[in-house]
Amino acid sequence: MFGDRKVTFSGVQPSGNLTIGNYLGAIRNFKEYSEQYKTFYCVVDEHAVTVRQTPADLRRRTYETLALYMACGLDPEKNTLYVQSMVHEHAELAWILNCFTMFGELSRMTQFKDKSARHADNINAGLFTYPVLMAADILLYQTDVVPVGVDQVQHVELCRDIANRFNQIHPDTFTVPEAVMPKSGKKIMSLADPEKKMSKSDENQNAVVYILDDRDTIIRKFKRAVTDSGSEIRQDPQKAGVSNLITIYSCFTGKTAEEIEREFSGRGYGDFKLAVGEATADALAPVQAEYRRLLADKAMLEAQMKKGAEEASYYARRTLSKVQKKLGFVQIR
Ligand code: AQP
Repeated sequence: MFGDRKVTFSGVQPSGNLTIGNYLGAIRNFKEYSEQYKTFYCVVDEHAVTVRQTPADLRRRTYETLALYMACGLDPEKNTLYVQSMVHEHAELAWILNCFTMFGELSRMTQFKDKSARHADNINAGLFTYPVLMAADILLYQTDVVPVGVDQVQHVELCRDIANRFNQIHPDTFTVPEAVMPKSGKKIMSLADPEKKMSKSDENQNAVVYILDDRDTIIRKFKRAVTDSGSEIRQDPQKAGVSNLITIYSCFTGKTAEEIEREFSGRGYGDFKLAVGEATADALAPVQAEYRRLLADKAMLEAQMKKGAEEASYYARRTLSKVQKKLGFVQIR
């Protein structure tokens, strides 16, 4: 808590071009906390290097992700927007929390299993301890609420376990956070394989709709989306592709699944896919225009990174110093 305000923290990795999954599952929901919470939204570049990145791309995407945060309505005067590697306390607290996290716990993390299967040539220790760094990100700010998509909930649960374990030994150190997910859009699926999550690092460009895709590309990708051999537009676990498109259409139009089923009753997949593409492109157009305007002003983005890092460091230092004191590290001022 900050006075009477609760705290929100969340982050996005600049590990690829951001997708409508990142947008609907996370970024779009960040804004609703801006007024009543103390909010920290971070570009988590240290997480991104758990997988090999091209340095120039990582640098460029760090600016882009910050610009996208702002284009999605996050006012830097109301939210602390910053880059993780500019606040060294994240890595320092992560080391300490490593000593309060069990090997068995990390071995059970689904994302570690998925990513180590996908990057079999680079199963590094960072990939394994990724959730510990994420716990440090969250706990440094005494966070109450973490808005995330469903794939990150397991990591927030582990963060809670780490906080509780630490608090049991050293009482009153960390606030124990809670994950919150949007009602709709918490797991947007791949357009090529609707059993799989849509991911920014997917090599199949047609599987993913990026926030910055142009209108024609968005419509083309939806036209190609995998559905099934039937023709009925209805939400059904047996119809994963169609159900995913209904979710996306619902998120961008505000219509319920029942309304959508009625709207497209008796019409074919072709009509429906076109409507999903158009609704997505319409909804993203203002974000894209604002993003382009912000990205052109590199000096402003750099000033913002500096200001955000200074603000975040102030709070991060307080928690880290409390933790160090509780552990018995000598502190000389
Ligand atoms: N498909 C998705 N549906 C809903 N939410 C999603 N998120 C990611 N994909 C979807 C949410 O976006 C936030 C930021 O994610 P991240 O950058 O921390 O990494 P991630 O969860 O690993 O996302 P990606 O896109 O799959 O990245 P890569 O390919 O680099 O691993 C999180 O809140 C996440 O839940």
